[in-house]
Amino acid sequence: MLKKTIAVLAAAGAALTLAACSSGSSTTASSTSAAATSAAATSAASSAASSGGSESAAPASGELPAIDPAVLDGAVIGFAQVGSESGWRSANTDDIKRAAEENKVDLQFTSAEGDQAKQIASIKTFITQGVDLIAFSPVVETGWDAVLEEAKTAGIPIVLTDRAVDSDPSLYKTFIGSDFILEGEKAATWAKEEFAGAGPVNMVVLEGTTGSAPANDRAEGWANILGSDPNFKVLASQTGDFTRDGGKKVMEGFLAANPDIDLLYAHNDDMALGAIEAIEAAGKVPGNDIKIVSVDAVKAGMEALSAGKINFIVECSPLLGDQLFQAASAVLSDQEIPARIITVETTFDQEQATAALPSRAY
Ligand code: GYE
Repeated sequence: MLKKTIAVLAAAGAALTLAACSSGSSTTASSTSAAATSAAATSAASSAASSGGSESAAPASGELPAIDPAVLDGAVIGFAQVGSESGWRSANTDDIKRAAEENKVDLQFTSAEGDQAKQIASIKTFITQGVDLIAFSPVVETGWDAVLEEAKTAGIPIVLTDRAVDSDPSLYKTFIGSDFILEGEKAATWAKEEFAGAGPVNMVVLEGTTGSAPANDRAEGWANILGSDPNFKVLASQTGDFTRDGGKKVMEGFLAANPDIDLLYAHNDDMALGAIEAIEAAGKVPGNDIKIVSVDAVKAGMEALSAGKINFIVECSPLLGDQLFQAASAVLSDQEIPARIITVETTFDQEQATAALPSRAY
């Protein structure tokens, strides 16, 4: 028992180190072997996590000082959310609102409904209002320089959560969120093992929102592992905009055009869930006739995995509220914080999903 605990701790430690070592920037590719090792390590950590442990915050690499309650009490913080496209997003919004309330923050919350222009407009409004700090999860990666410069000139610090931008890092204090490249690598590492020795694999891809960091990086991570493998043939790849409806509609088109699909890589659970509806309507068995790998591990996705309709899920934690306000507390009291806080995440197969579901927080 002790031995097992030590092994699991060692595996979790290895995963943490790997996550901490990778830059997480969208321009840096992680190595194949690191991803494979990390996938194995995190899956060991997952069995440990699933046997207990409540999930109130995403575990992360990178140190953030404890919150100073006096700093956050009454602080005015603007948060410009992406929208409400997925189960992940709802859980993320709930967690940020919960943490704001717990810390007595005066949270100004806006939702851009997936529209960058709208998100920029609400950041500009926060600047005009003179809020103490602005946090946001950018809809897409590019096009932020002007508004970030504007905030800097106004002396309002920026914290990025969840998604990255391609602007100069001097324009924001930190970026808190997952390593999406590593997530794509973990998904592909599973597929590589699952289809080892099989004939050509006909695959389709449901991409996330075009131009968003998770869509860009989950594609890049997959390509790092399987991009040059001639056995994996991409029949079609199209955006489903991270929504269930989008996943369903695009998958209907894929099925109509391609009678022989072996594998679906969905950039999130919601699109996989929509695709399952389309696959069943076409008289095929999801998880069996067509294998499915997705990213997020929200409850509905985990239920589908537990039921055998999805085959593997790479976790992406939406519980970023505590870290966001830890960062805000530090920034507002002029403390230095790491430029990048990487969420440490696991993976789930069917058995692990079944074990984790009863204590899953979102
Ligand atoms: O995977 C997806 C959501 O940015 C990590 O956005 C987030 C992604 C998440 O809509 O479900």
